[in-house]
Amino acid sequence: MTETPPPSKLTATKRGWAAEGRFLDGNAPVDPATRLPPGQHLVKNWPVLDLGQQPDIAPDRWRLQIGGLVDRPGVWDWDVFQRQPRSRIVSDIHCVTTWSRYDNRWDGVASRDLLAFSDPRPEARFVAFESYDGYTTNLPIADFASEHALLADRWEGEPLTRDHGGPVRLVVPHLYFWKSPKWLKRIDFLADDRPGFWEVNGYHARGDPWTQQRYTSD
Ligand SMILES: Nc1nc2c(c(=O)[nH]1)N[C@H]1C(S)=C(S)[C@@H](COP(=O)(O)O)O[C@H]1N2
Ligand SMILES: [Mo]
Repeated sequence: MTETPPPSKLTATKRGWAAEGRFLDGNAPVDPATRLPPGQHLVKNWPVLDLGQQPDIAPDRWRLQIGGLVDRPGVWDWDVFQRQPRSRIVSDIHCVTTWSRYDNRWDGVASRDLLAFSDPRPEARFVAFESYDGYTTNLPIADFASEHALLADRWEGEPLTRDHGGPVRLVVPHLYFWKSPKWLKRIDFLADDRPGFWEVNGYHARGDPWTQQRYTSD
């Protein structure tokens, strides 16, 4: 495992994001009147949605590849993942199929800590994700850098179950849930956007629930 990058480079990177008005995120203090995005309804259960293949990846066989425009590309196994700084985040889920679920308690590794470790180069503006079921999706790097985004391995204190993307999924709570890949396998930092599975099948490039960025035409 490599060391934490020197603070100077990280600080410069973060300053760059701030200068571009990054770190947008929709999870500012919760106002009950606006907490539920337009066109959504609340559910108490947690629906399972995916392409129908639910890969069975035991933690000791799980690997996360990190590549593209980063100073520290590499492969994290379960031990490396568990040695990263841990974060706990409570957030709401908003699925483009109109269900929302409040107050999900996630544990895992904050995207910001992965960014600090991997040290993306200034020209990295997008992130592309690949999962063990073949699913792909993409984000602007500022959305990945949201302070509420994390690579989750636990939900409500228990290991994330296989049907919900265990051992590790991404959670980006301020965007529709298709932007939160389950069974995460690979993260690539890119200069140019690379639309994923739903993005090439008519879903919006960004997917902000509060402005109902559901489909490409929205
Ligand atoms: N690997 C993978 N991740 C995925 C999907 C998928 O098919 N495969 N579906 C996405 C969609 S459309 C949704 S709504 C959420 C559903 O997550 P859940 O089954 O835990 O509710 O996962 C997202 N992440
Ligand atoms: Mo979805």
